[in-house]
Amino acid sequence: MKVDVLTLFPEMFAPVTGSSILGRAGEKGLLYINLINIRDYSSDKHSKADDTPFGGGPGMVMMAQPLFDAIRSLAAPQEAGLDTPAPAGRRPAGRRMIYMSPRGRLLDAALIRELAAEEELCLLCGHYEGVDQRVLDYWQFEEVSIGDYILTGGELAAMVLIDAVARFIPEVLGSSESVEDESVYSGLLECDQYTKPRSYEGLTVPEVLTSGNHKEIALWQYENSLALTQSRRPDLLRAYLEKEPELSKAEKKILQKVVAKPPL
Ligand code: 4FL
Repeated sequence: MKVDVLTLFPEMFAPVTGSSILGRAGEKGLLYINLINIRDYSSDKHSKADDTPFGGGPGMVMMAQPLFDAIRSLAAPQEAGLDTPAPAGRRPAGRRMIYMSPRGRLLDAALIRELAAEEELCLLCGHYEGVDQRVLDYWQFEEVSIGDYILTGGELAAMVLIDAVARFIPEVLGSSESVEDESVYSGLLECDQYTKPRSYEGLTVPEVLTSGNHKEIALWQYENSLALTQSRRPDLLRAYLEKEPELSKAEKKILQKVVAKPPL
């Protein structure tokens, strides 16, 4: 997968591109992060990339010109000219364009899965008060939010998206780590975890986990996940119950027991 990132601060991505898992994915050719410094495309002699908003108000707005030129440099040549609009149903830049923005669709497991299936993505990181709307309209940007809060810029949000999406690319994770087993992806929160020693200053590990009885352990973990999900994320539990998960007889019994209990 190739991810083009349009940013005013490409150096902010170094910890992500150099991290152990994503760095390895880059070296193996599984993930290519193409950092594009928007300023490099400014036609202004001082490389200006932002200006004051029409209509007044605080802050600065990222200008259309540097962004249009940066995006044109990515787009397929036949789609790159403004005089030849993209054919109906075709993406103007030939790929999904994503503007990291608190106005957008909330990033969740479903969206991450969807994006991981793409060959190429382009992420735009905003700063200041935002981006000239003509950029978002013309290039058909989708807006994606990582939560209801404002950051100092879209870069951290883009890194969150890249990290979460990369884990779905086959071979990015080691064989011992499976994406599908995990909490939100199965629909339930992850169960409690323990490691050695069995007793630490008198604090003990639930006995079943050290019993060696794999069936009993799996059932304890299932019950623990269900109970946690019910008390912390009743919204997730409702969605899980609606999806009619494939369950064994023993699991169904546990599900009935947990659901019958009022939440903690
Ligand atoms: C982007 C916040 C996505 C949450 C400032 C600029 C943001 C953000 N999700 N804050 N972009």
